[in-house]
Amino acid sequence: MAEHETAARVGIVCGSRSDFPVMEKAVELLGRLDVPCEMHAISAHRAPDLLFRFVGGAEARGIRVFIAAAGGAAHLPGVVAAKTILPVIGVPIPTQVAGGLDSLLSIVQMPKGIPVATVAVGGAENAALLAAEILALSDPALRGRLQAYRDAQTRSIEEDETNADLRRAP
Ligand code: RP5
Repeated sequence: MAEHETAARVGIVCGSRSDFPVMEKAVELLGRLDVPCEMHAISAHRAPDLLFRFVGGAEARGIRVFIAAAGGAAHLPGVVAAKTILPVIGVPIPTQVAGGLDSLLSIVQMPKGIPVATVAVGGAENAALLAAEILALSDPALRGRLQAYRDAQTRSIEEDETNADLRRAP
């Protein structure tokens, strides 16, 4: 298989390896949707030059969407967004101090001109789905896989009678 066919299309970057347990849910979901991705730990504060090199070279390697996850003083998604015009999805990581509200506000309150699409605290799966939806705009096969995922999700709720057994409803 040619290299371009397996190159990562979603670049996941975390502020620390301690964020990996949350973000592995995004890796898993992207895998289920057959979307190649890569995940790195690159702190915006502790390794800014490495982060700039990663973001600067990503598009040429095939990345089309970034997911950036960080906790606390969570500047990573905004710094990634400052260095690219590819879409950036921010994931606030839950924290001990404020339950992730600190992370959420750090990521969502971006200045005009540099957007970050922010999902819920710990919202790794929605970040993955949003990244896939962006890619699906120009990938009909992925659009089909996303629709199948959505349909299966709906069916799993409708067919579980412990949720709502309408046969017994008045
Ligand atoms: C943030 O600080 C990271 O994104 C992580 O959520 C948090 C703690 O990092 P470590 O002290 O575990 O490296 O930059």
